[in-house]
Parts: sequence; C-alpha cells; structure tokens
Amino acid sequence: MRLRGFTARSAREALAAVKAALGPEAVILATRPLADGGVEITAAVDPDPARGAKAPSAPGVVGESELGALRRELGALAGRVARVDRALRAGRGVIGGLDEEAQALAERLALQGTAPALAETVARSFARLRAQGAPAAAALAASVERHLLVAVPAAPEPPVTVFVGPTGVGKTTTIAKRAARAVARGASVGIVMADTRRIGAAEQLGCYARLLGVPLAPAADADDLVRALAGFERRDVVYVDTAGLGGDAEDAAEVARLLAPVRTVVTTAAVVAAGASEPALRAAWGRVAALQPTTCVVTKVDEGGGLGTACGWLAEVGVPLDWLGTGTRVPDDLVAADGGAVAAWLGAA
Ligand SMILES: Nc1nc2c(ncn2[C@@H]2O[C@H](COP(=O)(O)OP(=O)(O)OP(=O)(O)O)[C@@H](O)[C@H]2O)c(=O)[nH]1
Ligand SMILES: [Mg+2]
Repeated sequence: MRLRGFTARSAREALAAVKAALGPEAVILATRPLADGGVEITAAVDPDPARGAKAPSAPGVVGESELGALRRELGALAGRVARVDRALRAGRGVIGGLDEEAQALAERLALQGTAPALAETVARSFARLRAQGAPAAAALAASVERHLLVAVPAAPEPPVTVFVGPTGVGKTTTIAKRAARAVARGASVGIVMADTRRIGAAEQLGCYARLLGVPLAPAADADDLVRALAGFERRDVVYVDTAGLGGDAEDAAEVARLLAPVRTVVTTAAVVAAGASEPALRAAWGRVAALQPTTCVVTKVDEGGGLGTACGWLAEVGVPLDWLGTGTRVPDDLVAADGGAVAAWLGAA
C-alpha cells in the first residue's frame, strides 16, 4: 500500500488531487485542518489492486471485504468533512459581499444539509431583503419560500390523497393527524386502509378511525380500492394508507398496480423522513418516484438535521413540500410547510 499526503485550500480540492494522483481506488486515511485554513489529506492506494484482490487474507491482515467496508466508511467521512469544510468556509467569509448575519445563515443552512450553492442563494436573498428594511424572520421566511421550496399550488385540499413512502416514515401517523384536523374543521372524512402487508397495520389505523368517529374501509387490491372510493364519494376528504416501500422494487410495483385504476382521481403524496442521509433520501425517492407523487410530507423534522437536504432534493425533483411532521403527537405535530415553518425547523429563524 502506497501512502501520500495532499494539501489544498479545501477538502474538495484535496480530494480532487487525491483522485487525480491515485485514482478512484484511493482510500482516505486521515484529514487534518491546517492553520492557514487549508486541509491535509493522507491517502493510500494499493499499487496492484488485482493482486490484492486475489491474495488470501491471513490472520491479522485486513481482507478485501473489511477494506471495502473501511473504504465506504472513509468515503462517507470524507463527504462529512467536505460538508463541514464548506460550512466553515461560509462562516469564514468566503462568500463574498455577505454581512455576518447572512453568512451565519448560510452556515446554518449548510449544516442542515442544504447544498452550499442553494444556501448561498437563500443567504443573498435574505441579505437583500434585510437591506430593504425587512425584519429578520420575515426576510428569512420569504427567502426560504422563494429559493428552497417549490410552491404548493393554491388549491383546496384534493378529495382523495394516497400516502406512499418507505417503511416506518410516518404515513399512517400523518393520515391520523390530517384526518383529525379535517374532522375538527367539520369536514366529513373517509379512510381507506390498503396496507394489507404489515401485521397490525389495520388495527393501528382502525384505532385512530374509531377515536375520530371516521369510517375505515379495507382495500386488499385495486378493485377493492375502486369500491371503497365509490363508497366514500360523498365524503369531503378521503385518505388512503399504503404499505411501506422496502428495498424490493416489487413493493412499489404492487402499490402502482393498486393505484392504476384510480390514478386520475387521486393525489399521491410522498412521505419521507427528514433524518435520512442524502444517499438514503435519494434511494427512498428512487422507490417513491415510480408512483409519481405530486406533493410531499417530510416527517421527523423534530429528530434534528436533514430538513435542508430534503428541501434541496425536493427542489431538484420539482415536488412541493406540503406538510412537516414535527413529532409523534396526533394531531398536534403537523405544520403546513410554508417559508416561516421551514425556516424555523431549519434552525435558521
Ligand atoms: N419523531 C417523530 N416520529 C414520528 C413522526 N411521524 C411518525 N412518527 C413515528 O414513527 C413511527 C412510525 O410511524 P407510522 O405512522 O407507523 O409509519 P408508517 O410509514 O405508516 O410505517 P409502515 O406502515 O410500517 O411503513 C411511529 O412510532 C410514529 O409515532 C414525526 O413527525 N416525528
Ligand atoms: Mg403505516
């Protein structure tokens, strides 16, 4: 294994130099901030990876699978170092022309996972509005709304919303929260339970439905769903719960088959959890995207971190963020995802 040190002005530059000199197989062993604001990275590469791959791993020698795990871990660490480095550079005044308040905002947004370029755009907009005399909270809410969120179409609540998303993100809880609020405002509500996969799923939603005095119709397949929706035709709003999407592509295919006959009459809302890392979020979206959601609920924002990542990525795919799940309490922990709420939960207000 060949060891080499690289110094550069930023982690990103140092990583690029490592890649250029040692190739994509290089393993990052250590990163160290330098007094002048730069970064030193120690990297290593096996001069003959083919030989390394075939060599049997003797006791005490790191085998290929451990090396792979180590490589992935170090890759993730390098990503984190790069993010912190970007945030620190934002805080150190690298973004030209921004005052301290706007730079601090850019830094907080970056630490919440917002891509640096997007964080800078929001901070510039914030600084402009502040210069025009807007109070900080209003300037921030407006900047977040304009640059970090895809506008939610100003329309009344759709009559039928189907909630889809990975397992355990809070689909059923979100339905209970939405249903409770609809009941509280005097709307007539129907709930369809189409998750026939998870044991206890029907009992969980049935319990909420009973407490709210709302009818619940089970739907094991597409025909059932068509019948259930017809039965709820006179209801103001209907919420449909679906089975969580696991890693198997067949999960999404099954939900797609369920929705096929009603696709034109339902709104599909994706539910994702904020706590997920960017790769996990992208993987989750990959599963959900096949179901063509037109709106999104981001849950578990109370668990800290990641809302910036979720917003940036929703802006990228052009799907509006509709609601934020802010805790486990039904119906309290749900807020409309306007600029003010998102800014507050980004920890930026
Ligand atoms: N902290 C926090 N927990 C939440 C939130 N929303 C839901 N939960 C919790 O997450 C767990 C899973 O919630 P469910 O509503 O059952 O999730 P689901 O997506 O329906 O799960 P599956 O049907 O198994 O795919 C429960 O313990 C909820 O209380 C939230 O906004 N914040
Ligand atoms: Mg559920």
